Amino acid sequence: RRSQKAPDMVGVKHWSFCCHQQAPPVSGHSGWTFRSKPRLTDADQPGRVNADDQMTTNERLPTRVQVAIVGGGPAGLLLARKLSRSDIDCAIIERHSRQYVMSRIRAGVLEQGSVDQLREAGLGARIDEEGLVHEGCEIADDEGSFRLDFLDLASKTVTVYGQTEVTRDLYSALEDDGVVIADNSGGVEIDGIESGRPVIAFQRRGRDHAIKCDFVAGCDGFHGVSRNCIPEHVRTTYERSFGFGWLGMLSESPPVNHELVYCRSGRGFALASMRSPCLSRYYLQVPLSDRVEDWDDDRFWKELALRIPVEISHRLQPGRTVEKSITPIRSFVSEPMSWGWLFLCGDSSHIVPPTGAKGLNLALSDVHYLHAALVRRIHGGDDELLNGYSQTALARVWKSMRFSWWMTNLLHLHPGMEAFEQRVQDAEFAQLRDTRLARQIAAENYTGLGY
Ligand code: FAS
Ligand code: PHB
Repeated sequence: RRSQKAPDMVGVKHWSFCCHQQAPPVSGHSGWTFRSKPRLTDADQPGRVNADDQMTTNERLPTRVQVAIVGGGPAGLLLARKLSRSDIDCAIIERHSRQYVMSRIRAGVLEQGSVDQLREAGLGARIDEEGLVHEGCEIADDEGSFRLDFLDLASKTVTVYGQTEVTRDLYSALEDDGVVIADNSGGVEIDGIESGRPVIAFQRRGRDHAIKCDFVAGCDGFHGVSRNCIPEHVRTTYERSFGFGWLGMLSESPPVNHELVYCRSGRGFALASMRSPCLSRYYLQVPLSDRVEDWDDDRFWKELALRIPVEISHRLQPGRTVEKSITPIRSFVSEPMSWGWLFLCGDSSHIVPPTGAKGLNLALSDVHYLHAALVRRIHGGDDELLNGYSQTALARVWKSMRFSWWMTNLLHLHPGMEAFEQRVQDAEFAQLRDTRLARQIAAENYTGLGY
């Protein structure tokens, strides 16, 4: 059954220039640069001097702030930016160097709410200039593909703008704000979150430091320390491992399609995404036992061509590999998201499968809720939003968790899946393809539920 091609698939734009050429003005794009991922060097080790370190000397470190933020990823950086613009004194304590944080290749798709937040934080210029607004995506299986039309089904769009660029913009904005980012800080310890007198202790450039604060934002990701500051008997964790990973590759090559293509192939899931008109991002479902070394470029491109629709695979243009890594696909939630004067944001509290492009967006919606609560408490004096932060944030976390779980279940080959589940998955896929209501629910979730 050959599904109807989206009308605009017929006239799809082909970006035929090479990456080193100045990109032609594709919807105002000014041209692109890309960075190969620097290796973690000695200088990146916590407490070591790093070229990027000049921005924050130890002498500038405060001994007291209103909000101490542990972790300088997108959650911590955006929270600092919003607090700074709300006249709330804050500082970030980050384990790695700025260079290392920005070298991480991660998310690529921003929900409308995330773009709105970044724009409100004064970071809309480069997103408007370099972000790629997408009004839909393709969803394919071995019988054909159909288009999920976000604009028609949900009256919303998403923007393709890499997490690397989001963090680059935020670091630059925080430099302008004069917000202290103590990067290369090791041995972070968070104390006093129940006494109301929190202190963050850490080492940096061979010296011990302590920052007293009124509130602590735990934005230190899944492997951070803040989540475990909540007493174990208080915490409930929910986990689901899907038993496979995503092998991701960033390639200096024009994207195979002008919109994302999610592929439910009998050989395993594949995703064709992008970062710019000359930078492609691809993913293949692989067994958890696979290592990056098992996949040379030639094998990757050949397998990708077998999993994406035959009508577009001929457009694949292999390019230089900028980055290649494997991420295990799992779901994780730790409740509550606050305890005493500690409030968790982002991956420190939850991990979603990247299938629904929710991880980064959830981190940013947590920041929206926590920022509003801190402003109300610090400038307005009442704790209502702070007391309700965990419950409010978790309500949206679980809706995104459900959608990411549903989309992951729908599009992947599951180890040990029996014939009955396979047929149910076929029927679920057919319902999405053939039923407007099912596509509306999918589009509503993919483009981002309201805050
Ligand atoms: P982050 O993990 O980004 O940032 C936490 C920061 O805290 C880091 O800079 C870390 O160095 C620092 N830190 C950790 N421990 C510390 C300590 N003890 N002291 C001080 N600092 C400490 N999401 C998507 O939507 N789409 C994707 O395709 C996608 N791909 C991903 C691929 C990979 C390999 C990974 C790991 C994640 C991916 N994600 C994706 C999810 C990702 O984008 C996260 O949701 C996002 O980075 C969350 O941001 P933060 O909560 O700020 O956490
Ligand atoms: C990406 O471009 O990295 C990306 C896009 C959509 C996803 C996951 C990752 O669902």
